[in-house]
Amino acid sequence: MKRIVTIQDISCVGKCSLTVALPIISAMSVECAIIPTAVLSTHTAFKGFTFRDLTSDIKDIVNHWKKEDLKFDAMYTGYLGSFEQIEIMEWLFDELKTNSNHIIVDPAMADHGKFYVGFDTSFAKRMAKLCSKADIAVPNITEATFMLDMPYIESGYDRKYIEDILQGLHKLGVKYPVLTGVSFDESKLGVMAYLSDKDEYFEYYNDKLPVALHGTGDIFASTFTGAYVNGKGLEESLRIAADYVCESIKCNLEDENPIWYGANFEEAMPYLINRIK
Ligand code: PXL
Repeated sequence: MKRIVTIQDISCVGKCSLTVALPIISAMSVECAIIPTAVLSTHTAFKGFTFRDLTSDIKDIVNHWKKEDLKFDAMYTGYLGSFEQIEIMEWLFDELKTNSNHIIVDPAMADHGKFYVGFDTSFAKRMAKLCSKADIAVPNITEATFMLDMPYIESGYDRKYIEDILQGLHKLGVKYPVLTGVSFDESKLGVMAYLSDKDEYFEYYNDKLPVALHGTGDIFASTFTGAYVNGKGLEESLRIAADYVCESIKCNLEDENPIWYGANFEEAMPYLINRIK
């Protein structure tokens, strides 16, 4: 059985970060070790959320694992709450690196042209440095342009804009940069990646759904990680992740009492399990 470690917060309510990564990666038959970076009562799109920082536990956890000689097939970071946590992730990557494991960074900090509460341009610059250590980074267009100091264009951009962003991420040091939320046609939404070893672009689209939900980037990154360590290959793992996000959103649309703060990945889970069999 494969084993990964994911490092991100617990938003007790919010359907994001660890409450998404843990069930999804486990459902994909991959052991999912976690390092919680903070505990929040909800994700930060709610008003008045509580926040308990767990930064000071991270190194102790990793040092214990090293004594136990625990190895991981991938290290996957998501939402990180401070510069110090990013610095610790760089240390963690060095500590837990093996000859064959993968580093996957989801620089979760912004969407739709805006930073999430608490983040700014200097944080994006620091996150770019963390991405430079990644085999695969999965920002959305907002996050990527903020990290690269490029203009954010919401719609109507051309292929060159996306290719320039992917090349920018590759120049940072990301081996396989991936960009989510790509849309050249109003009716389609998907993902583009730069396959640096082949010097080719990969793209994959689904029909655009009429809602945008919080946490879908986390569903995408978690599913991608689970599929990739299952040996599905980069391209197929991206397709599986994009399709599962769509299935999760469709389940919200079909729900009689849909929630606003996250996608219904739970009811879509049978689809995912069948898909990776
Ligand atoms: O989905 C990303 C995410 C993760 N964790 C926290 C968040 C968000 C997005 O807002 O607030 C705490």
